[in-house]
Amino acid sequence: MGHLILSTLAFFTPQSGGSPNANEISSLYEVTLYIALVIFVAVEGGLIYALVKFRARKGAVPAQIRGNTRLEVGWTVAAAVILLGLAVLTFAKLGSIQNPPNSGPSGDQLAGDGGLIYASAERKLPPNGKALKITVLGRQYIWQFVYPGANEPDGLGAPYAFEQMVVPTNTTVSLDIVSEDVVHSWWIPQLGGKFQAVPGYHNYTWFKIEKPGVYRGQCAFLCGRAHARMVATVRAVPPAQFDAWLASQKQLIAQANAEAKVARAKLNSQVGAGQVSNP
Ligand SMILES: [Cu+2]
Repeated sequence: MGHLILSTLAFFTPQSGGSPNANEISSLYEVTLYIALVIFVAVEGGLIYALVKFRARKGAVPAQIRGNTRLEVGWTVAAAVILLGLAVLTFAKLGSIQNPPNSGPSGDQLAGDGGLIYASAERKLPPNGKALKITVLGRQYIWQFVYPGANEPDGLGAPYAFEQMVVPTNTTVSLDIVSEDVVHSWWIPQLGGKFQAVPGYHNYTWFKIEKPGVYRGQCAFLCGRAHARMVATVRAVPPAQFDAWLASQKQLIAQANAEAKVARAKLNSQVGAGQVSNP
């Protein structure tokens, strides 16, 4: 029975367990939910009790009550106290939801080195300023993730991935969320709140995953015909595995670019539309 109640409540509370900010959001939600549940049961219980106890009977004359000052002041003050308590709790927790912590000692040591981006009012970095910075690009209808590590001064050559973001565990990941076309919404429930990808604007959030695993999400803003297919996953792997993956991703992209260059040169060297062969 206890298990049933717990799993029912878990259904009504936000997903969490992936990142500290998601856990804080979930616990804040739970506190509010439990207080609301107690009030709900008390109010509905009182109502049902009164309905049954004072139901219409032959010859009964109801008591004529014209207000009760003490009772009315009582429930107004009690509601204000609950509201104030929830407000204080919310503001107390806001810091740990918005501000990322440092990476753990077993986190990725390459992450955040040589970063040129500074913390701002919008982009919050960990106290030591080090985080793995990933740009999240929303586009109809796929998410692209651009990693640091461009080898050209113009920023080209940075490794990237589509649909699945691979990240190292115990490492603070700072996301810069942008859009190439319409408004999208980045949301991996177990890793924190929703953030919109708005054209011409930057939104920032962060997460820090302890356990290796796959965390699923979905574009949370109707962005067009194939919006439902705009899925996203975050796969957390140990730092050494991440470094290897990033290096191989970079190499695969370089290889594909080299092949494309050859194919383009071949196309350009051919004359006459009829002679163009499919590279
Ligand atoms: Cu979308």
